[in-house]
Amino acid sequence: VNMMHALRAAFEERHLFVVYQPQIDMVTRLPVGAEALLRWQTEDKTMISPSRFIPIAEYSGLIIELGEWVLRQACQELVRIQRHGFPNFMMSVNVSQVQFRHPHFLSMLRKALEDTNAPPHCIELEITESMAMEEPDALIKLLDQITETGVSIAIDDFGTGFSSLSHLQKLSVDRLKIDRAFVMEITDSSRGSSIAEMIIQLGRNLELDIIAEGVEDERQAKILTELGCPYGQGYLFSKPLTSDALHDWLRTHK
Ligand code: G
Ligand code: G
Ligand code: MN
Ligand code: NA
Repeated sequence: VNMMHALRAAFEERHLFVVYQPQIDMVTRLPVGAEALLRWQTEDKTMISPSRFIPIAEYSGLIIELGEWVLRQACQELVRIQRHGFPNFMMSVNVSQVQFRHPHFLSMLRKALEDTNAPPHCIELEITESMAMEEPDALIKLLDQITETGVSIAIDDFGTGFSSLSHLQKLSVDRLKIDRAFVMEITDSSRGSSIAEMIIQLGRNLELDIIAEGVEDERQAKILTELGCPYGQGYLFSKPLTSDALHDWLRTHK
C-alpha cells in the first residue's frame, strides 16, 4: 500500500521517466530502433526496477494511465528521432496485460498515434508470451484490430512461456524477441542445438521477424548472426539511454 501511494506520487511528480535501448541490425551494426523502458528514480536517487513497480501499477490500476503516458512519450520520441535523420526508426513499447485487456485499449492506441503524429508502421507493441496464450478468440480479434492500425506486435521474452505452434500461427504477430536467458546459454559449448537456434528457425518457418535481447558480448553476437538472427539488443550495443543520451548515441552511430 505504501509503495502504491509512493508510485502514484512519483508519477504525478514526474519521478518516472522513459529510457530507450537501441536495437541494431546485427550485420551492419547500425541502429534500427529502440525499446522504451520505464524507470523510477526516488528522491534519494534510488532506482526502483519496473519488475517491482509494474505489478503494483497493475494491481492498483495506475498502469492504465501510466501505460498510456509511456506510449505517448515513446511516440513523441520516435517523431523526434525520425526528424533527426532516422526516417525508418522503429519504437517498441511494452504493454501490460492489464492495459491490453482494458476495453478502451484500442481507442487509446489510435488516439495516441493521432495526437503525436507517430507513424503506426514504426511502432511495435511488446506483449508477453503468456498474454499471447490467453482467450484465443478475443486475442485474435484484438491483434487483428491492432494490425489494422499499422502498429506491429512482438512477443517479448519468447521461449519462456508455452505457446503452441498452431496457436502462434493464428495470431497477427510480427516478431519474436528471444529471451535473454537463451542468449546467455548460446555460448555453452556443451549444447548442440540451442533454444535460440530453434526460435530463429521457428521465426523463419512462420515468417516472423526475430530480435535477440540481452546480447552482452561479441561471441554471442557472432553466433546469433551466424544463425541468421537479424536484430539484436543488449549491453554490447548500448544500455537503455535517456532521451538526450540516445540522441548523442545516434549521432555517433549513423
Ligand atoms: O528495464 P528492465 O530490465 O529493468 O525491465 C524489467 C521489466 O519491466 C521488463 O520485463 C520490461 O518489459 C518491464 N517494463 C519496462 N518498462 C515497461 C513499461 O513501460 N510497461 C510495461 N508494462 N513493462 C515495462
Ligand atoms: O522483459 P523485457 O525484455 O522488456 O526487459 C528488457 C530489460 O532487459 C530492460 O529492462 C533492460 O534494462 C534489460 N537488459 C537489456 N539489455 C540487457 C543485457 O544485455 N543484459 C542484461 N542483463 N539485461 C539487459
Ligand atoms: Mn520488452
Ligand atoms: Na524480454
